[in-house]
Amino acid sequence: MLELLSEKFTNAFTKLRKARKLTDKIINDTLRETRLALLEADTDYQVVKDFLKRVRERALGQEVKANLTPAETIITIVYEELVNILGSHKEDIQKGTSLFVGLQGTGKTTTIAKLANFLKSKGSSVAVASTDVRRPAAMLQLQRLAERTGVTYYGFEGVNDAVEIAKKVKERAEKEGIEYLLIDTAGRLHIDEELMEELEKIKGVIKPSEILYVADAMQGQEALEIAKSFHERLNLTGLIITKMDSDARGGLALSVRHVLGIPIKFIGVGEKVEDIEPFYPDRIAQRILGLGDIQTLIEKAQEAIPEDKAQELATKVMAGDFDLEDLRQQLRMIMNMGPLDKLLGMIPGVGAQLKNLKIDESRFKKMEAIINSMTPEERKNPRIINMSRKRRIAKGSGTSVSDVNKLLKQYEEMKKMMKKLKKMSGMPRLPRLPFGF
Ligand SMILES: Nc1nc2c(ncn2[C@@H]2O[C@H](COP(=O)(O)OP(=O)(O)OP(=O)(O)O)[C@@H](O)[C@H]2O)c(=O)[nH]1
Ligand SMILES: [Mg+2]
Repeated sequence: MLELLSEKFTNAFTKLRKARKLTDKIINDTLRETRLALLEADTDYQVVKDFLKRVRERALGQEVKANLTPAETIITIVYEELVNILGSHKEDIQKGTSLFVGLQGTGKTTTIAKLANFLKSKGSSVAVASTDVRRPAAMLQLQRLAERTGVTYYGFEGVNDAVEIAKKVKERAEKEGIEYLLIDTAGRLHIDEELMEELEKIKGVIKPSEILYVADAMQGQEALEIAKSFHERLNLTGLIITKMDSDARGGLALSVRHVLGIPIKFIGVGEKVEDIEPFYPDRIAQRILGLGDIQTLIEKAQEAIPEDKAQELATKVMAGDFDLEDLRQQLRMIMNMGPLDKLLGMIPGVGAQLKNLKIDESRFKKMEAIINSMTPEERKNPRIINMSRKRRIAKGSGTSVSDVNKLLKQYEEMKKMMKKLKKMSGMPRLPRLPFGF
């Protein structure tokens, strides 16, 4: 997700990272690169302009704090302004009825199923319903998805009027004390008057607490224009951006808040029902800047591994005594957590390089096999692994000495990276930094 943007930002900061002093020239060069990165990502022109203006004002007047490098100073400002543009904080879905609107194929139905599953897993009562009367298959799609996740589906066979259905499901949800009622609507290829009128009528009848526009990240600026039209007619309360797992350029996510003044509430990150995440502006900004998204990673890990193990590992990382036994445990957890490319994108520094990296899960298995062939002593203290031990380990794991060397080198690099991150989390004014938990 957002790899391209992240890569562009990383490049934009290359020169800056080498700078010893924060001169106007360095600031201007960096801002020019940043501008290109944002525009190439298909970010709204006005948003880019305003963003750069604020960063420039703050950067030019900025004294470099004693404990910060010029790069850290600028990146902190860029980070804070990015968070700002993205909406500054997470916004929840209001209880009550949510109406999902958007053009055809943007992911409304899938998103409703995902969100219902998400809310249900947090302990809320949820029901879903569809008003897509023109396409029986669309209703069936939602019903199937709901059944698969054990979410209540309200069907009204024989009722052929969208407004009538909306009214009936709302009454039923109220009677049954449902906390979240999610209502699907028909998508159209283009905005047309008939669709808008129908949506307005539904809105009038059910008085939803949320009207959520579902936008496809791949549509870029076009989605922004369409969202604008929907907003003018319906007064949207929020956005959900789907297909953020694609190679979409990210401009939509960066522009919406500023242009429409409404928050992004969730993002879709895959086709499966679990593939939805609340939209955290700070975490997204971290991903964009290549700082990774350790919070989300940790939450995923917590779902896959017991709390005490995660805690134990975190403590070790903080204390700087992360050994090969810990690495082995991490590898196992990671393999339990789901598709690796998604997870790796959340690790600091990895995101931007991901595009050129073909994720080969068998490599992780190989790494685990190598660690498995070590003695507990070797895992604890890798420095004792000499040539003859390496040969033994290679033989035991069916790999080569060069594979063992590679693993040891990776381990050393991870350790170094962790040390760096620890140092960075001492940085003032840069909240929620990786490993700052
Ligand atoms: N990769 C990916 N695919 C998604 C995501 N969300 C939805 N899709 C896919 O997009 C396609 C369209 O999704 P639907 O939920 O049927 O879209 P819709 O808006 O309900 O479409 P209509 O009812 O025809 O208007 C499906 O193939 C989904 O699997 C996402 O976050 N990531
Ligand atoms: Mg649909």
